[in-house]
Amino acid sequence: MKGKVLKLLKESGNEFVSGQRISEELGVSRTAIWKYINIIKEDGYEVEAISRKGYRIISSPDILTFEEIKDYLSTEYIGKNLIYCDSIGSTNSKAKELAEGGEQHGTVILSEEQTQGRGRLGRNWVSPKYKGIWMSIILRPNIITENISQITLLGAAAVQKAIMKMGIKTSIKWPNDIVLNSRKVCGILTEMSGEIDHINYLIMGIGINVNLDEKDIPMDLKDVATSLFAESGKHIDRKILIANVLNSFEELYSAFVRNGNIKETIGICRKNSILIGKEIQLINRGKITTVKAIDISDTGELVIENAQGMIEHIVSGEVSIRGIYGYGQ
Ligand code: BT5
Repeated sequence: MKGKVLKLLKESGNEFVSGQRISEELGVSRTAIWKYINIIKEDGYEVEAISRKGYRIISSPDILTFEEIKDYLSTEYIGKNLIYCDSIGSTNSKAKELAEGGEQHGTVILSEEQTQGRGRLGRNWVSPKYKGIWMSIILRPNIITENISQITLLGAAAVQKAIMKMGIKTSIKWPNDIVLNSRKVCGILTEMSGEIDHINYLIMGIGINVNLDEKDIPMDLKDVATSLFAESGKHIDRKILIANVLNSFEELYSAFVRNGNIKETIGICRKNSILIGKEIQLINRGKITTVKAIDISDTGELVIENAQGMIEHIVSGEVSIRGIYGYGQ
C-alpha cells in the first residue's frame, strides 16, 4: 500500500493530491494515509502536507528502487522486474540463488551496498553504500556456450555508452573493465550455469564506481580504482545512469540474441579500447607473455601479435598494460 500511495504522489508531480482522492482511489482511511506518508518520509522523501490541499513530493531520496528509476527506463524486459536490497553479500550470489529458483529472464538484483562483493577468480569488489551501482542481471539466452564471452563485451559496451551519455568519456580495457584516467571505474563479472551446449542461465554482474569519494577507496586500491565523481568533480545521478545502462544493454543484447549481431558492441569496444596498438602483458593460465594488442576481432576476441610475430586470437584472459592501475609506473 505504501508503494501505491507513493505512486499516486509521484504521478501527480508538483500538484497536490488530496487526502480524499487517495482515500477513494486506494480505499484506505485518512489515518492510514497519514501513517503511509510518514513511512514514505522515513524512506527519505520530502513530502509537503497542506490542509485542504493534500500532499506532494518535494524531493526524492538518492536510492535505486524501481519506483525511482522507472521514469528513465525504456526497456521491454531488462530491469522490469527489479529486486532492490538495502544491503546484501553479493548481488551475483543472490541472482544465482534466484535464477536456480526459476527467476525470470531480465530480472535485475540491485543493492545499495555489498558486504561481500566479488570480482573474478574470487577477488574482492569494494561496494560502499549509496555510492555506486552494484547490480546483477539474470539472462537466459538461447545461444551456444562458446559465445558467452561476447556477453561480457555487451555489458562493457553498454556501460561505456551509458557513461558517455552522462558526458564522461571512458575507455574499455578488454574484456571486462571500464577505465577513466588510467584507473578502473567499472568491472564486470559474468557467471554461468549450464552444460557444454546449453545455458541454463547467465548472471551479468556490473559494478560501477559512481559517487565514491577518495575516502571510500581503500588505500591499497588508490592506484587501481577511481570513481566518476572523483575524476569529473560532478555528482552523477545514479538513477539516470542505471537506466542508461539497462536501456543500452537491452538494445545491444536484443540485436545479439535475435540474429547474432554484435557489430555495434564490437564497434564500441574497438573505438574505445585502451589496449589496441599497445604492448601488453597477457596472463593466460598462469603464464605471462609480452605481446602487442592489434585489434578486437569481429567476434570479440583480442587480436595480438606474439613475440615471434605471429597473430593470435585470445578468447579470455587477464591483461596488464603499462601505466594503467599503477602497473609498471
Ligand atoms: C571485476 O573483477 O572487475 C568484476 C567486478 C564485478 C563487480 C560486480 S558488483 C555487482 C556484482 N556482484 C558481485 O559480487 N560482483 C559483481 P576483477 O577483474 O577480478 O577485478 C577485481 C579487482 O579490482 C580487485 O582485486 C581489486 O584490485 C580491484 N577492485 C576491487 N574493488 C574495486 C572497485 N570498487 N573499483 C575498482 N577496482 C576495484
